[in-house]
Amino acid sequence: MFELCLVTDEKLCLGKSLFLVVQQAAEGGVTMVQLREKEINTNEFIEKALRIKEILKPYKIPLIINDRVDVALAVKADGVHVGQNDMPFELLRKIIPENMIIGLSVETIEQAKKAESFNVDYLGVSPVFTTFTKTDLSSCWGIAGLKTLRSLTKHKLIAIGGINKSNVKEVIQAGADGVAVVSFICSAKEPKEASSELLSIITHVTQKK
Ligand code: TZP
Ligand code: MG
Repeated sequence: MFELCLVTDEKLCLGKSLFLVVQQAAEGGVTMVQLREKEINTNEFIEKALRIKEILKPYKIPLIINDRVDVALAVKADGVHVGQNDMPFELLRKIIPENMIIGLSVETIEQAKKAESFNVDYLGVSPVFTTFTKTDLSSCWGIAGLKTLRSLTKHKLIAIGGINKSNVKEVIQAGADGVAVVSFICSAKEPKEASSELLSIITHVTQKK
């Protein structure tokens, strides 16, 4: 489920509709979709989430909502992803159903250590490499940082930030259970091919681990 997550950003979809990109990414084999919306109102967010949920249903691909716990609950999403400045994990676990997935981004070793006692489903390793997609991030984990993180946490790791087909192999080899990407899929001419290319590299490396 955690191998290849599409994180959405309509602005990066090169004029295509986000729904089309999600549909094509699903055909290409993404194993999770995170709906990440920063600039739309609640009503639009819910409408989008419901439509994407319908698109993903036949593929049994889980839908994760970024940050907005209320939206995740309202649309009965499969999970919610929070960052360090969003709802604190301990509170989040109390208010969402037990079977809902929770992902938590970690940007430092201290945050990862703190998360060790959390019943979190995965940690987002953010960012592994520099990226133009999210600019409010200070430093990158890099491959060395990812390896360190792998050695100190029991949690599943999803790496994010600057991941593409040239570096995904080393990211998985360094210990990530999966990767999350925005631009490599959203801005691809063929999101289906981009997704299946990434997935086949990930599957290949995972089998050798
Ligand atoms: N969180 C950390 S990096 C990032 C997010 C949402 C953006 C990753 O985008 P891209 O285009 O895959 O580098
Ligand atoms: Mg957030």
